[in-house]
Amino acid sequence: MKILVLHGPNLNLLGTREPDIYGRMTLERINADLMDLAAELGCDLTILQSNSEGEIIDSIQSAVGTFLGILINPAGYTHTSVAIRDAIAAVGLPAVEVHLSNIHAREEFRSHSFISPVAVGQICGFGADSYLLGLRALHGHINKTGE
Ligand code: CA2
Repeated sequence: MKILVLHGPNLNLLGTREPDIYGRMTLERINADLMDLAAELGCDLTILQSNSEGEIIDSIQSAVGTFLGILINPAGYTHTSVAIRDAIAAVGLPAVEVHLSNIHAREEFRSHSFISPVAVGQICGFGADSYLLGLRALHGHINKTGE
């Protein structure tokens, strides 16, 4: 089972700034933990971080035929990107949306996600564990639906 993991803009800065909101863990460490969990679950991850909306859309489009699901933290694009939402809807692959912070407990503009209506579900507020919970949820969903 191949799963595509997408990290959106500025997540490459994790561990260097705003540790009170996003924690002290680096993206490298989150990716290593995801790889460990993937090995345990028996799935194969390809991980990409991009600051570019177009690159994220291109990778969602290219996922068809190779990946069975997408784990995505769209970061700031969560609240702005109709185009990423359209790409997820267009490819029809199950996607799980994750956030480190609880986007519903922050500024009001963060509580709206363009992505969640086309996602299987959203997990937020658990720091780096949001990704691990998200991977378990996506893996379970794919197994259940046989997609
Ligand atoms: O909580 C999350 O995971 C977010 O997706 C993170 C985004 C934010 O725009 C969303 O509302 C919620 C921000 C990612 C930027 O990450 C940084 C990490 C370290 C320092 C500065 C930004």
